[in-house]
Amino acid sequence: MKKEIHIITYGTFDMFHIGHLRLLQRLKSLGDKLIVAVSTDEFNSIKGKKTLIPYDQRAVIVENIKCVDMVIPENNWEQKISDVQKFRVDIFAMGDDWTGKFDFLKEYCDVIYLDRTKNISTTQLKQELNSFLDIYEK
Ligand code: C2G
Repeated sequence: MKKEIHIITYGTFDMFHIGHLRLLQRLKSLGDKLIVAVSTDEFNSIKGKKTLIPYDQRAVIVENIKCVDMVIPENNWEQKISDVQKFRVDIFAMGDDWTGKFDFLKEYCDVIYLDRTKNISTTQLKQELNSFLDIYEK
């Protein structure tokens, strides 16, 4: 019986957009089970990241994406090794803005970094929304 291929990725997934979706879809195509660790609000403040959408809503959106099989909370930087072992992960993957940052996991599983989707980010969406409001909501 062939072992199921398990993939894991980590992220905030604030204001879920096509860049997030394309990453998750590509990750799912690499195996059988996609686990997504969504950063909690507390961890985001450790990351220095301000989010618009609270964790419980970000988590329920991600777990309802068709290609996602499981969502777990990302509470800290240190949980990745135990996550990889606990969920028998074969592939750890992130967008390439993180290239090299998690190579220490190569001892436990494959580590890959995929191209980010161009021309979209939560920061850009916030900026576009602000300029829209400046023009139309004056
Ligand atoms: N992403 C992408 N294309 C974009 C925007 C984001 O492929 N246009 C990817 C990022 O590279 C990342 C994932 O989507 O792999 C989630 O992005 P963020 O929510 O910004 O995640 P981040 O805050 O970088 O958290 O421990 C790791 C951190 O929790 C990663």
